[in-house]
Amino acid sequence: MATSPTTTPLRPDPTPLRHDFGLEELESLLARPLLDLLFEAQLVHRAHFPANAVQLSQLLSIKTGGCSEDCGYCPQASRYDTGVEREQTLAVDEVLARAKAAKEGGASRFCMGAAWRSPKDHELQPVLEMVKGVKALGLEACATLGMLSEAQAGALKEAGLDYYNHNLDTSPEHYGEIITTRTYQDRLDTLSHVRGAGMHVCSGGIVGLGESRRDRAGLLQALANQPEHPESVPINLLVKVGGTPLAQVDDLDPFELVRTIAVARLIMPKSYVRLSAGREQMSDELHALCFMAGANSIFWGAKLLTTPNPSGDRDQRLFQRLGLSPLVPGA
Ligand code: SAM
Ligand code: DTB
Ligand code: SF4
Repeated sequence: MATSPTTTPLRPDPTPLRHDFGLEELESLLARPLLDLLFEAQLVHRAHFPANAVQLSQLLSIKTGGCSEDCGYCPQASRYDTGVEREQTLAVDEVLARAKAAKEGGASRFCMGAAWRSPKDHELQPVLEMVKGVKALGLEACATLGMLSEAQAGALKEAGLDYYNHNLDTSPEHYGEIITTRTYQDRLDTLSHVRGAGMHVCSGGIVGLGESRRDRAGLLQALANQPEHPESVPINLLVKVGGTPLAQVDDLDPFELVRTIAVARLIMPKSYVRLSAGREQMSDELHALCFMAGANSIFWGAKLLTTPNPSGDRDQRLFQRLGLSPLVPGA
């Protein structure tokens, strides 16, 4: 008699991904002794990624300033007097010249950001051309343009976009303290349109907004308990910009950033965890702790969207000091 095919995998995945984290569970993970967290996070990191390699994404603001939203951290909101002027959308050729330079400078992903609440369909057209051009250069393409409809997500996928960035920013409980012009659910809806269109999701948040540790647990819970983990999880440290409501918020203990990264690594083991905004002020030693905690991606290049980021020279020296090399996905 023929045997029926087995449904049990020969080598079951030793770390099935979870989507059912409890808030207390994550809060107590965040509170673990720091060295335990670093050790556990390194083990998980090394089980899924090369140990000493960091992925490099380069950002470009393709439409700066004049945004209608009230995100309390953001220098591009028109209602805050931050010195960032409203600009027109950059020309496609200029964006592609910047993408080419990013590739030559060592980046593997090019991320285009626009200060929109959500793009109007006529505003999306040139972005579709940019995406096609970035892909033709052999780069991964990412965009962050605000809220998307299902149809807009489909059009971006069709143009070849690999990743869409849309952050949850903070916990559902703290969210109303930071943003009132769009809801948490609006953000989750955009993420589900991105996922539905078949793109990779890049979604994370900001620490140092004056939130509690429980809020950081709530952000991590909201990220990991989605039907699929975001493939890329940016953890930004607030860049305090004069004129924004959060300009005077107290500094966060930097070890809280390290803890947040470590727990992101533990609960989303297969995702890239990006040490994102805020690196300009960080020492090489704090960078090293963040990599130890499982961060394996950074923004590369001397500017984020409107604020400074470490220069390529400084980051090259950092990589040399730490024995790191650029990670090229799929290479
Ligand atoms: N306008 C689009 C949106 O909000 O979705 C895309 C661009 S917006 C600048 C992308 C993300 O950058 C925000 O969600 C936030 O997480 C991050 N960000 C903005 N300003 C920041 C700051 N001052 N410090 C740290 N992160 C910041
Ligand atoms: C993300 O999580 N951080 C980036 C990117 N995604 C778009 C943006 C950081 C912006 C920092 C403030 C500025 O330069 O305007
Ligand atoms: Fe506008 Fe995005 Fe800044 Fe919010 S974060 S004010 S939506 S550019």
